[in-house]
Amino acid sequence: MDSAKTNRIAVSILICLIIAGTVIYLIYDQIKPQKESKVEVAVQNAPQQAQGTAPRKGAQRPEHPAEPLPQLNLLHLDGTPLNFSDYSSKIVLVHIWSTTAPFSLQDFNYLKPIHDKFLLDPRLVMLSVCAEGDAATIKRIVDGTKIGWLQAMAAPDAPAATKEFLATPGLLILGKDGSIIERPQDWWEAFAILSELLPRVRTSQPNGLVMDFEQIPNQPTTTPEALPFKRIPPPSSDDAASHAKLSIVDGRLHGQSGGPQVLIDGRLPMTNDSPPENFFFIAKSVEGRFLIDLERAVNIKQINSYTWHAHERSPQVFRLYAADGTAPNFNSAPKFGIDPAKVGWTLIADVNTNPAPWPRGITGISLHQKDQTKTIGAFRYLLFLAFPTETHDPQGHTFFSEIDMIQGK
Ligand SMILES: [Ca+2]
Repeated sequence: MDSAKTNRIAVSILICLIIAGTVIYLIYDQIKPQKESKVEVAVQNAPQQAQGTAPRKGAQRPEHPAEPLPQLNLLHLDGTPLNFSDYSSKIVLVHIWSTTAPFSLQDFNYLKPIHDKFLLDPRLVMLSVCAEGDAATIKRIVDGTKIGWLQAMAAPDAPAATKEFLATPGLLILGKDGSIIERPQDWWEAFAILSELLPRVRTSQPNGLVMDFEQIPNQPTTTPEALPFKRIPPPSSDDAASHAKLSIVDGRLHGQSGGPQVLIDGRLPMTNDSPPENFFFIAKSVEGRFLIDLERAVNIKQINSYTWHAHERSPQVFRLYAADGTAPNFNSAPKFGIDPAKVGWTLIADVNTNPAPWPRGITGISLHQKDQTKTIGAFRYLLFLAFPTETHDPQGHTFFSEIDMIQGK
């Protein structure tokens, strides 16, 4: 073999090795655990946690002394006196508003998701107080915008201290002793503070359902049905939800979220930080509601939900209602502020997988009856109320990767 030919062969082998190395690197780069990226999809000026570290435990707020609540002369809308002592031992979110301050009226809409989030939490009372004492006007506004929490107004003969207290619309948080412990600047800050003051309490699932949780290490997801889950089933591409109709009932999707179809395509994302292959709501929002319509009543045996994210979008935080649609007052798309249980829906589960193991891997939950020969029930509609997994930055909505409805017999 002449030396020119040998050189050509050597160069060819070298080029092949370089190409093979590049391909292997690119494949590895796609599937490796991306510990260094916090996802976090482009919301400018959003505070970011330190990269690659476990999450912080709550917001850092300046310490300040509690202020005493002045003696107030307030009335319920039926004219009976409102006594703050009735709410001692509770945290009270007070919203002061006025018919002459439009932004304080706007707050009603921003507070609805906070009310929804804490709807089942007896530790919180929400109270809106109108600076004016016109019960008929207040009732008209409250009924018109479907406000579900406590309302009060100034008594007609209220002393100057009450009028002074109500002169500045805004938000206050009262501690269990009735003193003013926080003056949140806006609804998001109020939500973050309340989330810290009222940490999650583990409760059993409604209707005796069992929730299994499992996390497996980061790995290729090209064949989701072969993922090595042991406590829960792997994702399915052929379940009762695979051809369901999906819609957003209220809230806004994040600009980088995939469409709702990613929830039922039978696939998981290709990496642990792949926004378009997940479904998630916009930053700095307290709630998002979405609907799965199976288009027929299905006797559901298991409801399984999967997420894959390196950081704070891994835990699953949502409340789930189901309906067959036959209730006379059934509302198939209840917006923020409407309690689904009052418009034909049944509470199925209150899911919060925090604290999730660290480091994060591919996670899933399975909801089912303890006796797995029994089914959860026959339902056509499933309504998900999604809430942030954390509040120390605004980027906390769960990356929902796949939701399966497994039919029973
Ligand atoms: Ca999917």
